[in-house]
Amino acid sequence: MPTSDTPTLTPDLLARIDAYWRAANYLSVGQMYLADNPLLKRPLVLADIKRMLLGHWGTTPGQNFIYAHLNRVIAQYDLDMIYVSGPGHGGPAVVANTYLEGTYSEVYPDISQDEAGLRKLFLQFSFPGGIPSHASPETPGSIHEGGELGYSLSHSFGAAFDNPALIVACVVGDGEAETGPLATAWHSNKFLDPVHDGAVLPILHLNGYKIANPTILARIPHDELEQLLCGYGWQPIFVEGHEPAAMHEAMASALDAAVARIQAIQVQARKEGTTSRPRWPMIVLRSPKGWTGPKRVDGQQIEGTFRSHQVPLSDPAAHPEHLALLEDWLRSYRPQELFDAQGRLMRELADLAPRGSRRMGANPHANGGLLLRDLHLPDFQRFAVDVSAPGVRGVGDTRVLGPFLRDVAKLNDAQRNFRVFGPDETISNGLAALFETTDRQWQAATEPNDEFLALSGRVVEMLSEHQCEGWLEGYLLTGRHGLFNCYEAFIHIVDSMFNQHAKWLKVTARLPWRRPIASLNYLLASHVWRQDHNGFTHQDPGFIDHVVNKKAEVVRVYLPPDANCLLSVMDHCLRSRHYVNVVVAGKHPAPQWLTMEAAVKHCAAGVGIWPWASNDQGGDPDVVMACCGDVPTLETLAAVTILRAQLPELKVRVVNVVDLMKLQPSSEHPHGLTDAAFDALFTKDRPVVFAFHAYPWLIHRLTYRRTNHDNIHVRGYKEEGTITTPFDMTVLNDLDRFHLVMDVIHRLPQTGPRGLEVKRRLEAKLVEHRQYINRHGQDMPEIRDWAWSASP
Ligand SMILES: Cc1ncc(C[n+]2csc(CCOP(=O)(O)OP(=O)(O)O)c2C)c(N)n1
Repeated sequence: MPTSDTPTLTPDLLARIDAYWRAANYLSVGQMYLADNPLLKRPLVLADIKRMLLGHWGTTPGQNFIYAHLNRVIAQYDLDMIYVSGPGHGGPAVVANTYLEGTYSEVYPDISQDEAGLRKLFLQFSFPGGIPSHASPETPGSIHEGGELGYSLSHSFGAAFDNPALIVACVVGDGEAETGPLATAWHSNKFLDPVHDGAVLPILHLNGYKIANPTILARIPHDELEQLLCGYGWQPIFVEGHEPAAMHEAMASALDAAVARIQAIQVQARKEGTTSRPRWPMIVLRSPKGWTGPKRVDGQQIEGTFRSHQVPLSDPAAHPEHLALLEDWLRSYRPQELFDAQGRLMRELADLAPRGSRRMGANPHANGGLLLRDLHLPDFQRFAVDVSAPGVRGVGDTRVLGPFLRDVAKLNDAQRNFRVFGPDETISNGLAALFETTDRQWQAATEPNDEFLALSGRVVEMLSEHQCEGWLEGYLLTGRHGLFNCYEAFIHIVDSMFNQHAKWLKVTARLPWRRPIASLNYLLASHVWRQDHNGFTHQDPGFIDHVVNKKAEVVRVYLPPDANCLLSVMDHCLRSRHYVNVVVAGKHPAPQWLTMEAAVKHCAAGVGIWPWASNDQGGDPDVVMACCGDVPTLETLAAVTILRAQLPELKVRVVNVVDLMKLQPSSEHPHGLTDAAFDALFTKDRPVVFAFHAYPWLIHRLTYRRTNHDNIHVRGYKEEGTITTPFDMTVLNDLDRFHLVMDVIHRLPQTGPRGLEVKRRLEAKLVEHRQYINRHGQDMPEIRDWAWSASP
């Protein structure tokens, strides 16, 4: 605990901060328990108590303590600060404090600053039709719900990037600190540029317990914890104890030291040109869990134990003796000293809160859409691949996208609101062109052979998908734009983080005071069909199955078949708002199908017939060959050339899908085709052989209500893979051109004996393929050299 001869707080200020803390604690307990009698103007009776008692007390008094002290330093040093509640289950604390500072009533005038407002504030908490129990999107000042633990620090760093004046105060639960994402997030300090970025002030809340267990960090020796945090590059300041007056003074002096240190680091970097990696301060607050709550209940210790985690006192209807305990607890905060007879916070306490948008509940950074500025986007058509005829060989679709992203980075360099995050794969994913204009931001040491590392840069790479996701989310939530590029298989690591972000978007879309933010864009390159060199572990296209579980109004999935389509799709994604866009694209040289003009039209429609590949013009097709994804499109077109040559009388229609959500009924997804439009493409009764990028089941899931669903036969990844040739990957999963043609023959009895003969020859081809690759270690020349030709 820092000591100094002159106390940081005058006795009067200390007393007022203590009273403010008591007020927040009182409001927190009120939210958990009271349906009426909010000012305790009369003795508590059973009818004053809510019937369902919900909420988390244990973390709440500590967070109230932190918030009150942050208010002091904000006001004293005129800080631009937001509050991230890692243990977001301490929702009552954040709600109480935003109410005390006045922002809550400004956003929700019905929750007024008087007795009637207090009653509603209490009643609505964790109540049907009211507000959730966490630091939910409904809470002013929150960018982090904290329902799923682990992401507070990464969100905070994302918020601090490119916000040089901002300090993000981030409360980290000591339980939360055990999660993988949080444990590695301490390293974020190797990526924060003290010149152009703001600061993150972690406050490790060492209240000792989780739900039913002690926490690891609270049960290792003090010096081991200190070494751990120092080892992560932090300069920890310890505030430890339980006696309020001493703790107020210790916290105030710790915060003064932390703010001074942050400002000194920034001056050194910004004015004096210091370039060495700074040791940013952090605070370790060791205080009792459930501090100031009931000490013992039913003969058991509560305060300072895991038993204080949720509601320490049970429903007095079942435990009548708890009613008096609750009243004692509430009265211990001396509400009559805190609120006047009308229920307003006493003026001398209200004066402690910062003013206007300096209040953490009103800081615009925590409602990022307010600050969102459009990106300057180059004309994506300038980056087009020249497609003189369908099938010309490309260089790799993401390699065409690279220069477009490079120019996005360049054009927005001055307004510093676009970043690309990735776990060490930006080059591998074909986006190396970015490094023609920017670098990877990196504050740790560099060596002569390093590439593209700099103190400041638009690309941020750490081998932690969790950090990339969390940083990007924090960056977007505070009003900026970005992209996460990742191997397709490993994006699953953030399945759960995506869930939480999608939930946040869904809820905030319905809150009129929350402004829309930029979409979260995933570019999944290095996909399943071209991970032949890495093998089975790297082959998993299931992220999109997961994504489509979420609300249709939030999720979009694109599988551009070639580079021009990828450019068109990415331009659209970077302009869009409040979505999660998933774009799956290849990085290896592959045929190009559409001119830029055709690509723009095709992507705008999202799905369409490719007339140049079809021969059913003016009539009904015998079969629809549908494809979605770059490799399935290639195999489909190769299958069409075989059909044209071997069974020329067949009328084949080729339908390509870019926008996966087109397949869902229009009643289910805003992009969905009407049934009439779907039938016009896929027919009402003809076989559809559908070659799909990912797991086949997804297509059935999306189309099961369509007229022709019974005739849709999907080929996709069926969990067959290994290190093999690119074409063999498709063969192993029956997605190759030979299987597709055999499928058509199987579905069309009218192909008769000639069809059977073709089928036999293709079966022989598959044997030949296997023998060839086993002997030569590469695909047969006719596969490698295959090129689209419209005429057989
Ligand atoms: C990822 C995740 N796992 C489990 C839980 C369930 N859970 C809710 S609170 C909690 C304990 C949290 O302890 P800590 O972070 O120390 O918070 P505090 O003690 O301040 O309440 C757990 C395990 C969760 N919310 N998120």
